[in-house]
Amino acid sequence: MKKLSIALMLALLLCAVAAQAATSTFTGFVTDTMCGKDHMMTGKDEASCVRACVKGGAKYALAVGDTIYILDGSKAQLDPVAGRKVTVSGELKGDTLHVSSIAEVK
Ligand SMILES: [Cu+2]
Repeated sequence: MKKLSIALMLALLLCAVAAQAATSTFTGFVTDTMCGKDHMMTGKDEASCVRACVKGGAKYALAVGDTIYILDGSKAQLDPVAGRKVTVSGELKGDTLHVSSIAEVK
């Protein structure tokens, strides 16, 4: 009986760790992989720059301090918040954040 409860506790603990690793929340600015945290196009605001870079083949990205995560999400989710401060929930795999939800921080 004791052995069983230890095994059960271990299983629960592993589940909790796995659940935590699966979804995380990040707060940062929506940018693109071309510019990172500094937008290089002059005479354009951040949102236009991000959109132009994405059109040119870059990917949407999230700048959290000095760290850049590639955002894997639909254009419908990401386009409206280009250049904005957002909170993203999703699964981080390597340096790619798979977006499950995204909300603008006002
Ligand atoms: Cu850009």
